[in-house]
Amino acid sequence: MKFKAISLFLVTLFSTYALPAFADKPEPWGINFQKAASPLAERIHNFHDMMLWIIISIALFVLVLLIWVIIRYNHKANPEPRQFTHNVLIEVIWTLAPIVILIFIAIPSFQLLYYNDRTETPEMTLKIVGYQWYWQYKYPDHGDITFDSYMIAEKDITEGQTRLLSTDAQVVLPVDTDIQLLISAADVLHSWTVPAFGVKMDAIPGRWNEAWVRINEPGVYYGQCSELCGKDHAYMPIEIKAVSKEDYKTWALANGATQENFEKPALEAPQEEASAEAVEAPAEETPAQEAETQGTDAESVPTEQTEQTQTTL
Ligand SMILES: [Cu+2]
Repeated sequence: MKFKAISLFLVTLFSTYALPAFADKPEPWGINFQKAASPLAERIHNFHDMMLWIIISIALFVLVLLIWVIIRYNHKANPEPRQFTHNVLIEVIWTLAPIVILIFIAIPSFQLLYYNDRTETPEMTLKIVGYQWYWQYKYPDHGDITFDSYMIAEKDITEGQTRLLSTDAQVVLPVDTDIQLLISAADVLHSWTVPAFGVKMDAIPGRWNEAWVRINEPGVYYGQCSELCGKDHAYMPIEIKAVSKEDYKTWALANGATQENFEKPALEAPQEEASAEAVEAPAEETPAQEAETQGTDAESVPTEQTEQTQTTL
């Protein structure tokens, strides 16, 4: 058992992604990340891998230096130490080297931060509001489909459902679509987190926070509230069912969207040949942008639970 644990650790350490992912959802004794299901999660994993090698290299370098000093310069091996206290060359090196390493890390880090920030070309919007203790979802572009999503209690779990993660209403989303996520809360702080998407965004009452996702493949993805929000914090999971665009349209039409919703894109993607100025000043502001410019946008954040729409899958 111990050997197994150690070998598993070493395998993870030295071939982080050479092996197939251990889990697409949390599993007992699972280690490592869930399989990346979005371009953002892929980039986060790549950045993590890069950082891991830098950290290992630094740790090994310091370890070697320590061992060298302990062996070569202990009292027995070196009874008469030299008395100098300064060395210009070595001081310049140990000042510059960390700076170079930090710059080397900062560049991809900032690239990732800005990539993570928002999508320039949202094709649809999903509004997410955290409540004690469930999530409410709204599809403003597609007939304002609105529903609450509660965890299925352990006693009601049926075959194929996952304890603590399955919900009574899955969030159906299309694959290969830039989805703008607008996240808020109506009572206390929550955090909408889906590891496979690389999305973890605080849900703050009185404010719309923005995130985005583009799901690579159909499947069911899970997440959980990641901000301590009260006694049932652990019991407000997120369950997303990613389907093809056609299946999504069928689902949306069956739940209140109209054909018209799908003919007119919610937001025009900026034209490639448009001038830089035009791209910089979009004609239309998303609610998140408005929230950003106004600081808070308390009025547009729902404070009451809205009507529950039936979802059939
Ligand atoms: Cu919560």
